[in-house]
Amino acid sequence: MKLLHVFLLFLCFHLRFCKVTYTSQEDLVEKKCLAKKYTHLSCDKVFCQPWQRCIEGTCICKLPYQCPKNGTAVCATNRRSFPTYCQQKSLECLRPGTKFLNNGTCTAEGKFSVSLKHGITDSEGIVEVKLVDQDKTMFICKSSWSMREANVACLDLGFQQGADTQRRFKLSDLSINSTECLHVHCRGLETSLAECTFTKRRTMGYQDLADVVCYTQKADSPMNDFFQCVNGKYISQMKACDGINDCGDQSDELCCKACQGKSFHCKSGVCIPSQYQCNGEVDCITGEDEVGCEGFASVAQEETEILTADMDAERRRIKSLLPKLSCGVKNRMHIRRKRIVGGKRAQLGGKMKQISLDIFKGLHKVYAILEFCCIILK
Ligand SMILES: [Ca+2]
Ligand SMILES: [Ca+2]
Repeated sequence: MKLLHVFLLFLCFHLRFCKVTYTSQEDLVEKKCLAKKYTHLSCDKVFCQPWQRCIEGTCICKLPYQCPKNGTAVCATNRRSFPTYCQQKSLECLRPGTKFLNNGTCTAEGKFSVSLKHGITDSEGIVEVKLVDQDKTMFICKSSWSMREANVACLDLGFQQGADTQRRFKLSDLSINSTECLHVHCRGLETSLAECTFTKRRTMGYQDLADVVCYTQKADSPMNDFFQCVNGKYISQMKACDGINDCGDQSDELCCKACQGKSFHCKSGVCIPSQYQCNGEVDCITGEDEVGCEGFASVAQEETEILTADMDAERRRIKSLLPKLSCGVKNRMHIRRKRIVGGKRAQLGGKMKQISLDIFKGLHKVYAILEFCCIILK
């Protein structure tokens, strides 16, 4: 009997322990907040893009003329030239389809493409790109590849939910003799890989190449311990509140009581990557990621050869040109309203007649006073 008690006690302890380790992961996420379905377009949580504006908690597209006028010309995939990046993005936001192609003027032969090679299906493979100014296609170095870039590449290829966080691409026996590859850096919310910055770094010898498996509905097999993104994608619960936008719509980083891994917790309940802390741009809507940054050393940049324009720097520049504060002002739509201050609500019917009579009597009294004054003055 005693042995049974000991066994039951051990079982209870084990179950409790298991529950604690399980809920500690879930405890990072605030359930009530999740019901509000916040995404990267929820301006109660995050800043809108410079080509959007915040109206009643949602980022909506600006009209191109509402963009700052300063900037350099950009070319879109339909070969149409725009005076600024902001104008191109605002039109893309209003009418999705045409995307950013290159910074500068449009050329007849300019073409950007991204494709997946050596995969069994169209949704997986090694990532190959053809840059606008380059003649040949090139692979991307694995060392520069993260979930941010993977989501953008998949979105560019038409997979709306971005990259799969669970499945890995397995290259068969095929060996690729490539001693050269491109480094790429995205912010994660671009709609085309062409908007990301490509650099060629001094490399020695063979490098592993970047691969991706894009998320498809077929891959939709929820795990035991999953987090469902607002866009419908399933990711591991372990990937919520780690500062990395695994969902693609940022919904795994917007309802966090605390953050894990290399991330910074904003008071608004948002987890941002730790490299966004003290980077000179306010990322938390409450601003604390740029507070107390004295003596915060910036990471030295490696020697690089930049092959495409830094459109993220251009985005930051446009953001800096926008009005900083608009407290208490909902939007720029001016609606004229006439108001009557004070008085009593008028009654219908016979009361109106009485009011008119009262006004007449009042005027009559004023006239009598004026006449009396005139007699005295004479
Ligand atoms: Ca995440
Ligand atoms: Ca920052």
